[in-house]
Amino acid sequence: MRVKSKIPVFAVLGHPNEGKSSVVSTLSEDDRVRITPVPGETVVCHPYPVVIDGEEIIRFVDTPGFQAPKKTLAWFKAHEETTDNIVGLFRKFCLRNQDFQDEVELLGPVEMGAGIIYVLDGSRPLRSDDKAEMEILRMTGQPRMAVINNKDASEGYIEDWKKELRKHFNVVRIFNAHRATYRERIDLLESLRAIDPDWQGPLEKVITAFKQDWQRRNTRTAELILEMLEKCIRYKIVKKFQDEDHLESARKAMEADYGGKIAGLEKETHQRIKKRFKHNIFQMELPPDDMVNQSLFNERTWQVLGLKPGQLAIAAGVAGGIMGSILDVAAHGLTFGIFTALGGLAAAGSALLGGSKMTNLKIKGIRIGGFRIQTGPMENPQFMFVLIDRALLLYARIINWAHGRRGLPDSKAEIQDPAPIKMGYTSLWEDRERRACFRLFKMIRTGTFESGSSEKQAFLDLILTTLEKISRNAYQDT
Ligand SMILES: Nc1nc2c(ncn2[C@@H]2O[C@H](COP(=O)(O)OP(=O)(O)OP(=O)(O)O)[C@@H](O)[C@H]2O)c(=O)[nH]1
Ligand SMILES: [Mg+2]
Repeated sequence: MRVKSKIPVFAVLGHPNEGKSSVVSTLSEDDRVRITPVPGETVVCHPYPVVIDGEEIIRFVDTPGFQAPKKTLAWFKAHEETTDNIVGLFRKFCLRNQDFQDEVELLGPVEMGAGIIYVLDGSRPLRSDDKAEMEILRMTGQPRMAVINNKDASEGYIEDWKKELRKHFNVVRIFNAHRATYRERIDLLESLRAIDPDWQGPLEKVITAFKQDWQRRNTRTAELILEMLEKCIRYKIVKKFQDEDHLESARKAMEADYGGKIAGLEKETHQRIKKRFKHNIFQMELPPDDMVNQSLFNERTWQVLGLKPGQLAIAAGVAGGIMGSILDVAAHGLTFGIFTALGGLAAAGSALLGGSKMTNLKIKGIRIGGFRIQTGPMENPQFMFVLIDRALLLYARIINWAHGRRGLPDSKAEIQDPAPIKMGYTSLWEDRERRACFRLFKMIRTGTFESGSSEKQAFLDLILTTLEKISRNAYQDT
């Protein structure tokens, strides 16, 4: 019955509402797959290809759940002697039989030669319908694997399931559609290799392509983080004013604009990183107390991120005061100080008044005058580390956010925090690495940064190493 497809194709089969569509979504990293709590949501088969570099390399097919497994099994048993293609015969003769509507549909991909991934919720006890389903799948003769998707974390029935499953499936694995990480996806593909020698070669290719693709995503994420830093570090707003009447309100408005722009740049970068990892549901829900959910300029953000152990948030770096503006009296070009939360315009007020007398001066024959307020570029180094830490935290969240998961878990225990560290990831960098970052930030600010420089490469490598550690779960015990 085997029909060879150029690429491996797997039909994901099982009882209604066990998480088939969720497994398809997680395996194919496709968040368009429809998942609902209503049993019988999926009514027709739908293929979800995995495309890497414009080429389809593997395909998972979502299917409706079994509705009449015992009857179908009885039909199979009654006809198995007459054919060596029981699935083909069943689909041909039962095509218009209402009793077998779902079974005819769900066995379509199997008739076309698809391998089988049987999904079951191992947190409930085994029933006679399940045994009938397993027996039907065994009788198809197709290579098959069983995937235990424990919906709630209870494991009381696992051993019963495993014992029964081993009778019918070449490989049995635990794979949770909500919690599976990238690594567990690769592991699952690796075990699929074992279900049929003919698929070893093609699946080897798929695994290599997955790994290379992951590497590329990480490399691109590191570049996106650097691009964000470059834009944020260089960003400044400069405005000129003829008189001093509204300077204070102008300064406040400019700082608000500046903050808004930086927050916007950060958000844009976060969206682009999410897109790299195929998370198109951008309103991915995070717990409200999550550091990525906090506003960039929130006081708590600055007390936790961007710091070395033992280091306190720089006073000026704490919420509200980080955007120091510089006020110049254009006539003589003097800088009257950086206004921060500590002082603000009031502290420099006298200098300002003194300065105002010098407006409308003629210098070198050119009549210039008035005031100039400049907000940015940001000189506070903690600021860059906060931006980096938040991007790394976001990365930790998204790579551990299985595509099949569509909302917050019911309980905290259901999903382990992928970023259990108390401070930001950059706090774990060595002093030497942080110093190299300082140098890089300064080069960017002063315009001496070159795109082919060794500093740039060193920074990208540092980010890449951190991303790889996060995806290996290397920080779990930190
Ligand atoms: N908590 C939890 N819920 C899950 C898990 N897997 C699936 N679910 C939920 O179970 C419900 C059914 O999931 P689906 O993936 O739609 O199940 P299905 O087997 O495709 O269902 P039908 O298409 O109706 O046959 C949804 O509400 C899912 O969010 C899991 O691992 N943990
Ligand atoms: Mg479904």
